[in-house]
Amino acid sequence: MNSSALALDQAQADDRADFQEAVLAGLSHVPRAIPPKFLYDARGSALFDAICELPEYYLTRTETAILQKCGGQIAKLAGPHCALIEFGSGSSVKSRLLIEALPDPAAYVPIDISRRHLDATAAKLRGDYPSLKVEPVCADYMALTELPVEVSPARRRLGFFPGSTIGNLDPGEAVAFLRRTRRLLGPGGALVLGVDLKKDPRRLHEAYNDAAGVTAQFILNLLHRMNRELGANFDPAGFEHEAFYNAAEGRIEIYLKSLRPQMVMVAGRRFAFAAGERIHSEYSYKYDDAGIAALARSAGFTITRTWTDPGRLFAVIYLNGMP
Ligand code: AVJ
Repeated sequence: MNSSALALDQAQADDRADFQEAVLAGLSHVPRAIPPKFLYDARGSALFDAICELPEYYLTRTETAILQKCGGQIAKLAGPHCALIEFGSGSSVKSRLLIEALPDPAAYVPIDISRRHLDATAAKLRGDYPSLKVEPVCADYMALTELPVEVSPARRRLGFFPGSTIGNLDPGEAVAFLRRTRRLLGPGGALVLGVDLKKDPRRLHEAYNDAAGVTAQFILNLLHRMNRELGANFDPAGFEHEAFYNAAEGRIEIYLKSLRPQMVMVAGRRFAFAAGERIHSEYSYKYDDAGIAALARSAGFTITRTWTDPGRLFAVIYLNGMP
């Protein structure tokens, strides 16, 4: 085996150890909760891509349409020779819109926890944009305070955090993340942020309870992942996906709910579930203009511009960091 294959094996072993530690801690915690980043193994990422195509899941197509329209204006605000830095890049579909709009970008820096996703995406981008410097960073962007030194110098760092991924964070965590990001982007830095907006609760409910049941599969995949990777013995038919809008908190809440009393082994430890007992899977916070303004202000950003779709479902915001 060559050294890069060994490095990949080691990375996989580390991922598994992180997953196990988080699962055992999360299942021991009251109430039970497993962080949403663990939804994205290979199968979970494919299911999430399928969610983005669902008729009920308006977020992805609405944000893409906004970016297609405002790309030129973003490019004008950002100017030439930016390093575009994407937090949680996945397959980098939306970043292509910015890469193509920006005048002569200095580099594209996708940050992602999945080594395999990152390498595959970087290879494709290098093929499609031969003159673009692609400098992937394999890291959990929630834990990142600085970029590795090998990132090339640029006139400005332009951060990109699309998809309303910020909605996974509670408001306190969101402010902490934005503050850290503002420092990471440095003097002259700016951030393009995608945020899902508050709207008719029925519309929100449907986006997380699709008729085809893909969202349920996506959330239930976490049980399959624990079975595969941690030798757990969850019966996926013994749980259901539960998602609802909590208007008071302004968030969708998603859980795995036990349908009956049951005992489950995970990594050699035994966990008892009562009928109706839940494992929290994720929050998806929704914002209005005032909420976005408060978030930006608390993090030390100023809002330069906001773009929305005609139905005001989603917002793309250009934030200026340090002068
Ligand atoms: C990737 C966090 C933006 O909250 O809409 C979609 C995740 N979960 N359907 C979202 C998700 C269930 C998604 N984010």
